[in-house]
Amino acid sequence: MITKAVEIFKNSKSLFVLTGAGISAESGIPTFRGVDGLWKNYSATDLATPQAFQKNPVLVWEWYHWRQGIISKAEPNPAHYALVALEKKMARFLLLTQNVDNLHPRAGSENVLELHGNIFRTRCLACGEIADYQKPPETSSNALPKCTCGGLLRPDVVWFGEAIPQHIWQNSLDFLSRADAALICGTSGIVWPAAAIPEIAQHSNTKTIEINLEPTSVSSIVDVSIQGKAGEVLPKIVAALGQ
Ligand code: BV8
Ligand code: ZN
Repeated sequence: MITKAVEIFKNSKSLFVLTGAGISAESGIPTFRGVDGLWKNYSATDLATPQAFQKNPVLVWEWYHWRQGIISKAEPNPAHYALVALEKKMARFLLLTQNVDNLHPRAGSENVLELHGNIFRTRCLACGEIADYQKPPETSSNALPKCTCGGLLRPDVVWFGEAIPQHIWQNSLDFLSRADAALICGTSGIVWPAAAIPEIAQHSNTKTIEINLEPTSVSSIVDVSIQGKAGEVLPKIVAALGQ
């Protein structure tokens, strides 16, 4: 299967990549639906919603601070670095990530679009200001982050039930419609509209390759479905593509 993927990449000038939580799993970051995805017995879909934040902003901020703590200690893994190498080999490359962990830019990927935002950015509910933010170590776990204007800050991420950034979605679809190949890596394909990408790719005659630990709902429709760890499979593909 890897040889088939390598053949497709060799004959591609423009590559679209979609990543999910699975590409950061080998950096020690819990995935959303894996066994380690729970926090205090809450699931992500309980907490990553405007209603949850409205009802209990302290609890939701506690969850994000916990995740910021894990992510800031994490390092990009070989899968992230393989995508940096792949980007250099392609004439045109776009990496659309569902992850909010900032690991792709940290690894050195350049053309990255964050479909669901970034956990190290906040947005002020009062004045709308977007700013970089990481919980200062000395603040107590239930302190609510405030803007310089006094307004309450929220994580600058897209919650369930919230619209994704239209310009990012539109740019992604434009690129995908002209891409020779699309790599779908480390996503369960459950969350919409990202889950629609493989189907959209098929319609625009784009070759599709999936890398995942286990079969997903798109494994039967992609051109190449590779089961394995992204941190092992992607470096093998990049090595086979050579200099
Ligand atoms: C929208 C940011 C409309 C926050 C995230 C019913 C009710 C309500 C809503 C809906 C509904 N049905 C559908 C919806 C829409 C909803 C949705 O899809 N819900 C799902 C649960 C069914 N979608 C939305 O609400 C979206 N917005 O539709 O808006 C709208 C339009 C106009 C106006 C108003 C509204 C917004 C969705 C964005 C949600 N935000 N994150 C935060 O992170 O805190 S989503 C969250 O899930 C993360 O971003 C994550 O990346 C993403 C997707 O999950 P995956 O990445 O796939 O991760 P998962 O754990 O599921 O899978 C990991 C995979 O990796 C597995 O397959 C595993 O096998 C594999 N893996 C593990 N290890 C490895 C590996 N693979 C390779 N190597 C390894 N080592
Ligand atoms: Zn403000």
